[in-house]
Amino acid sequence: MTLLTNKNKEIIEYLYAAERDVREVIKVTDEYPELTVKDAYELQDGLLARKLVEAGTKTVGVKLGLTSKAKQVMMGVNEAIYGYLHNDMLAFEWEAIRYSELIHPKVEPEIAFLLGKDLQGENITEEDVLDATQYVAPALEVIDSRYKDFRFTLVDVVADNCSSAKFVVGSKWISPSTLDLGNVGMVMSKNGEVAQTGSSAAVLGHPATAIAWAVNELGARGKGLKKGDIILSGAITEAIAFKPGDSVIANFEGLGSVSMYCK
Ligand code: OOG
Repeated sequence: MTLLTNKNKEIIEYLYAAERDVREVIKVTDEYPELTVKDAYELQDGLLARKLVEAGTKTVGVKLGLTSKAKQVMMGVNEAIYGYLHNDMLAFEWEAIRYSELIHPKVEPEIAFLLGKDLQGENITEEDVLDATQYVAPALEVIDSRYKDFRFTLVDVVADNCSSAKFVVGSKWISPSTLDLGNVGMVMSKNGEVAQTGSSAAVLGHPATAIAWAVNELGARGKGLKKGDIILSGAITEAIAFKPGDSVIANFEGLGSVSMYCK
């Protein structure tokens, strides 16, 4: 365990309070431009620990972000990011997402992986990921950056647990060996109109490649994933904004659909 400096404690408190009080804040790098990506992951860990103590949350897995070239170009970066999923982020298809609990949410389509084995290492491959995966399912991730106007640098977004807020997983989980996960077509509609279309190939060529990258990054920091962990492998398309009254459904070829509504 690393000891937190006063500066880190202050930043963690700042981000924790923004999420708890459902308000946007000025990005951290405006005040601390010297922060590195490595510092940002330490802040993310600190934020997680703060939530464990304060809100009693548990981690249920990890999520990947900025895995598509389009999103990396948009952000001017060439690396993906990862953050933690907590039990209180899990939302259900039959339960509305409450707009009042979020700042300026957006939703994006992803493939969820459920691990049937522990997965840790620094040379993990796409094959290792598929071997450790018991099931895959369609998912919608709700992201809600705590930063003003959803604008941030790589350091800011990592410290903010990669904008994580909620996620919904479809009820049908299937074995990963029953389809080509490297090219799953997806159509996401909002209120019955097509909003985004894409393929899982957009996720670093194959979602399991993206996961292998994250596992190796975690491995370099002495961390790993456990049997039963859920992994959201990264957005297939750009995220879309939603408001109360909106419903969103994503249909994945061979995987089925997942939906959410907001009130
Ligand atoms: C960062 C997180 C994006 C993804 O899958 O690309 C993300 C953001 O755009 O707020 O989760």
